[in-house]
Amino acid sequence: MDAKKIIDEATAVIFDLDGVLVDTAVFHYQAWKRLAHQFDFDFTEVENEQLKGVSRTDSLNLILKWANKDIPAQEKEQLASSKNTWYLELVEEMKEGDVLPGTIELLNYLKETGKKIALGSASKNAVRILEKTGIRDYFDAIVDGNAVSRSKPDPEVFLKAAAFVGVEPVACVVLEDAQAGIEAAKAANMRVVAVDKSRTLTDYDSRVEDLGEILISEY
Ligand code: B16
Ligand code: MG
Repeated sequence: MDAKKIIDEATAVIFDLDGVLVDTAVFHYQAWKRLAHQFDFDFTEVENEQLKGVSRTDSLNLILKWANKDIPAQEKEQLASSKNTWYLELVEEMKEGDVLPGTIELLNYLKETGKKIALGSASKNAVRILEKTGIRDYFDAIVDGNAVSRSKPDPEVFLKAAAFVGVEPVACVVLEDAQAGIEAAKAANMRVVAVDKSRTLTDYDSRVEDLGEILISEY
């Protein structure tokens, strides 16, 4: 089905952050790679793909599993904290307007057409990123990694976002770039538009290469 039609039919639009609005995946990759290097694990983009939409703690546990490393909980906290420090150094370089193609045009269109706009991200750094890139004020609700106890594919993050903007899940559409996020949206009984250039995702209602493709449609 056409992505613009799905959005026009919805009352609220819930955005994932990393990979949909901003290209921070590359920063996550660089920071995890630096960490993995410390214990001689060759972390590649193939593994990085599997961490998209996955929380920081769950990502670290996966990397330690792939590297066959068994370490105490306290040390894990230190590793996650180092990774986040390196990641934030990269985020600090971001400037206003550092968003993915079509982001501002779509956000303006949603405002003009009276949609509720929410964020549903696994990231605990979401607010900082929205502020750095200058798009925070578009959002009626922000639900991030600090506000949820269960990671995607659990629907908690999207259900909370819908509740905050006062819209029934069936009237919400989620824009996602990760399979875990698509599963979370479906479990929440929402429609989902996949933002997926590589054509690796499944089970969505519509797919676009980037947000810029959505408004071109005249369905
Ligand atoms: P942080 P999203 C996710 O963001 C990223 O895709 C994932 O790679 C990252 O591990 C997760 O946020 C947690 O991020 O370390 O900043 O709390 O795609 O759900 O917006
Ligand atoms: Mg994402």
